[in-house]
Amino acid sequence: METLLQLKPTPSLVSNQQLPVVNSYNEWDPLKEVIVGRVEGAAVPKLEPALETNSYPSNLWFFQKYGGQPFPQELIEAAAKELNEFCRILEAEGVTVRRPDVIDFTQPYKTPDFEANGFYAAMPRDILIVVGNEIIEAPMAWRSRFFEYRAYRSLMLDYLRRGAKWTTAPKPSMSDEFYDVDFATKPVEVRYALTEKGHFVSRDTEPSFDAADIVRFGRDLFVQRSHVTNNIGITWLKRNLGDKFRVHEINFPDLNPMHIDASLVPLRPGLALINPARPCIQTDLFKKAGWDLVEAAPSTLPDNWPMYMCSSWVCMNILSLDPETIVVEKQEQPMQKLLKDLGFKVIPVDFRHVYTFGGSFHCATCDVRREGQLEEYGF
Ligand code: DAV
Repeated sequence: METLLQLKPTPSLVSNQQLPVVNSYNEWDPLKEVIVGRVEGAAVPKLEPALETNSYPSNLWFFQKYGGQPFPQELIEAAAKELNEFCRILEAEGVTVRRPDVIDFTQPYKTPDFEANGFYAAMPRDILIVVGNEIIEAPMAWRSRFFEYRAYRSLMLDYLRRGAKWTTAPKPSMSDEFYDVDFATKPVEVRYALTEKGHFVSRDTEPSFDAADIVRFGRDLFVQRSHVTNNIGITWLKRNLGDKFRVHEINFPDLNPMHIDASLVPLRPGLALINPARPCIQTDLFKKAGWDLVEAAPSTLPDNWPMYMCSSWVCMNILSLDPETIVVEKQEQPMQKLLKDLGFKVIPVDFRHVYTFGGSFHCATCDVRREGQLEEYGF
């Protein structure tokens, strides 16, 4: 039986690096330990207000046809193979790789407020964020993601026992009142016009955010209001992190915003990738801080590639192993060239079948431990 006395009160140090087990302040310091998502057990979510808003109208048939069922087996197998190979490459680079538990996400559930079945544990970035020695479980905003944290609980318990600060943000009830339930049913042009005016499918009745709407630059973190991250969620985040950090809200001309990591991706101190299709509104903030913003190269993905949950701009959703080394999708040659020209060593890895599940290397990971400490980068 575990007793409280066995829980260590202060962060334990990992012997070889003298780092707390959970330690990460930015997106580029040398990577030591990472959680890589998995697609085994993935279910196609049933249509619900937030999902319907976030998916493109041309994809609705997929959710109507398969909602509540396992993801098609051939998609799972192809993506699982790529994820396993990605893990092997990370381990060969000296990174400790952890995986979530396998859960059958087709299991239906019912809360006092709604009924749904689950989604997956493919994208740890959406649900987990490490800020210093604290690992935060995000509240999420899709009903199909309400219980996603269960796949990560054994990992969270392990990190807690080894000294991490583990925080779970309050989850919204996801009742009908939490959503503008009519939003998704409006024509796309009307939705886009509303989004431009700062109106989103999640309302501000209770806090919500996805961890992937936040990007870390040491003491400064940038967050976007999106369909899944609301204003009161950003307030919770600011207050939880306290004075040691500064959380800035930034925006992009993104008509379907959900997750910041195909819009702004820092590569090393002073250099970040931006998405030319949705340039950050607050570019000045970065320029004044001495940062160069480089436009990402478009994806080479064929138009008919199945993409149910995200855009092909996930070509810029890279994972930095350190300030000089970046994992990039194997067939994204223009992105590879751009990064090589900027002086990076590029590790090409096949990942197009993972794209189909809604993200690339940054989305499919959560860096638990990087070298380095809290620093400021000009902001
Ligand atoms: O641009 O489609 C990608 C990030 C998904 N987690 C986009 C968002």
